[in-house]
Amino acid sequence: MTAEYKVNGAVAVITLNNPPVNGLGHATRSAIVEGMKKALSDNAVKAVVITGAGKAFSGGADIKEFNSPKASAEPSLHTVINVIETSSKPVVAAIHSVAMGGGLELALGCHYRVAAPGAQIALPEVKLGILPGAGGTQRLPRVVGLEMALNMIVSGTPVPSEKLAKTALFNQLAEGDLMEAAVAFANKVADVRPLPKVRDIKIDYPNYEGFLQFSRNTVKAMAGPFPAPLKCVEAVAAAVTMKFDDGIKFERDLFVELVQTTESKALRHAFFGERAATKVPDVPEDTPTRPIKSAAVIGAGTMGGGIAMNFANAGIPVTILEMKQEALDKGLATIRKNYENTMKKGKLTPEKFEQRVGLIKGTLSYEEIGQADIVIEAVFEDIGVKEQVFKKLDEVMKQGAILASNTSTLDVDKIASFTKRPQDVIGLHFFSPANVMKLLEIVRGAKTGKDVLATSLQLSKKIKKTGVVSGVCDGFIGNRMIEQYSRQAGFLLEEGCLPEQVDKAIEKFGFAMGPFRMGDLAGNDIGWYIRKRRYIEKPEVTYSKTADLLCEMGRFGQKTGAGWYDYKPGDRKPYPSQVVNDMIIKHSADLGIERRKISDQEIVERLVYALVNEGANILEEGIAMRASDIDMVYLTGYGFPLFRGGPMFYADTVGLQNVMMSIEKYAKGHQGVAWKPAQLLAKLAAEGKTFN
Ligand code: T1G
Repeated sequence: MTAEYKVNGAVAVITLNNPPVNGLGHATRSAIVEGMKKALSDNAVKAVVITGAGKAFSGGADIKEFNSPKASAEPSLHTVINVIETSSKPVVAAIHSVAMGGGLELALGCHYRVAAPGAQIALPEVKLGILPGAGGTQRLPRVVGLEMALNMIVSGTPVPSEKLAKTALFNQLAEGDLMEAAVAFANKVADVRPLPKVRDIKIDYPNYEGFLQFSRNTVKAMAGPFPAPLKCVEAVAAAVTMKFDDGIKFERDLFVELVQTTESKALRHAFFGERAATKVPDVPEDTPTRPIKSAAVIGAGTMGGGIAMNFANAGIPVTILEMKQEALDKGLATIRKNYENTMKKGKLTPEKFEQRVGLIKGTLSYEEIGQADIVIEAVFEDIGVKEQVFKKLDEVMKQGAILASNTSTLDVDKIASFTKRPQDVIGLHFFSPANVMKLLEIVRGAKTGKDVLATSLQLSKKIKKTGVVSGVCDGFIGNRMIEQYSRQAGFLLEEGCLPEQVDKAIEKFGFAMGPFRMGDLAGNDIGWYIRKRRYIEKPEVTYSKTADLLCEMGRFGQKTGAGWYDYKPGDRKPYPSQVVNDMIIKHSADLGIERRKISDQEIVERLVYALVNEGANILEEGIAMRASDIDMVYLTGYGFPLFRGGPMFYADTVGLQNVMMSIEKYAKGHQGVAWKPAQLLAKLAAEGKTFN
């Protein structure tokens, strides 16, 4: 049953019961209508209370039903709300915990609303690329006012119920037992007529044209590639410019338009993708986890410092270990500076500043970290150094401590073999800056214990990261794919492009930063070091030499004041470099390649399909558990445009047959050997299927 019906004296209580968040799926909507029919036909019932069981009043429409017949099957949410609003008996919403989206719209259709303090009130549809589609844009402005409603709908940000206590949204804020208060309120209003309807409230906002025009301009500037925010403004505008029923129809039309857009499907894909990533088929959700009450980090460099901040931000005391006092002092000073900058921006209160800095300690002695529940090493990316560190950790760490490596490419199984407790070893690959980037690749070794993996997934949520599980391979998921992307970027330079053209093309596609600007930011020497290793380990894998020539010129990027681009002191803006462009053109000549004009479309296809093809290999090998995991890696760690849903989702929208045709074309071109189609991609394309 997805809603229970019980009569309490003269009050019928309908309790939504569709775990986990009382999503208003078809069955739930039907149960509400059934409950209302019972209440209206029972003469002993004078009033109705609607509430939600468990952790939400209602989290809104069931997003899982979208783009399926169930979503609009009668009784639609509109019908349910209409049954409530036209009821001959008063209906009171008893709101607690979460009232979002369609859940709030349901409450707005009620005649009265009683809320518990601390309930999260929101119309977050815009975050899914849509807008409130069951009257929210027409009713909310009538109870909280035009400005508050517009802000809530365009931002999708939840507002605690107590902040709305003085508005007409709530008739009462119940300090004690919510249901007691709601039933008492229902008895009190049982005979009050006429029944108050939100739809009948007039919006009083004299110069609404000016406000709406200002809103349009502001929202247009911030919406980027997403159509929903501006449509939200138009829908709310209808609340003041149209009759109620016309406004409802207008809102409905906009909703239907938006729910079909690729941008909305991409956002919904990311919403579910983030949640799916925490599910590991052979690690049940109730797997016991190890308590993480303290942490240690080995290395106070950029990564170590950033990693430590994540723990302090989550209220977990953390000790950073360095070999030399000077390095330790420098690392702690950098952390303090980071927090000071955040505080100066008003994003951290002085109290929080003191609390977080107070949670981070430094030490030069391994003995002092032995009792930590987890230790993460963030030392130099060299297997020899990792071996020394893990042998030492194996000696000093208490039994049951989790031993994690922040390695970005090295073999976690090999690292585990340096210890006598491989079951306690796991990869926790943070992305720089570690205290900012949401992605955390959780690298599961062959012997990693299931409880260690479950604990790491739980920890990723606690430190507000998007945890994605990866198997062990060179580069895991993200870096293994970016390797192919970078190879294509280099080949494009040999064939006719210059760095600026490649960066501009892929940034126009939506990437935060193109490959050459990224290289200059991260340091071109990092890739140089890895390629030198690869030339020995995998001589069959070819690369453009342009990146090596650049490093031989000492142009490592911003940190050396010059990279693919020139930089002016104190200015991070990249300027095309004549020296570098001459080097590239000369290199093409040395290779006997006649440079040609290359379209932006080819640039984008070769960079993005290189990701897709390698992603298909990763999926086929089981390194990633699902395509949406790969998408989450790229959306949260590599600046892939959110409105395109991630490389695998994007390939699905292009059509895998089209991706295959392009790959087959490029396989006939320069360095075509790099374009060996992944078997899974070829298979799915041939079968007309998709990754997701
Ligand atoms: N539909 C379907 N499943 C949902 C859901 C929803 N609305 N909300 C959450 N879930 C699932 C989620 O996938 C996860 O599933 C589980 O619930 C717990 O979620 C007409 C059309 C409510 C604040 O956008 O913001 O109404 O992984 O881990 O941290 O105008 O979920 O366990 O299988 O996030 O406690 C508008 C989206 C819909 C709210 C709870 N509503 N949800 O957070 O749990 S559109 C939203 C949230 C709409 C109307 C329109 C959060 C939460 P699984 P969780 P949480």
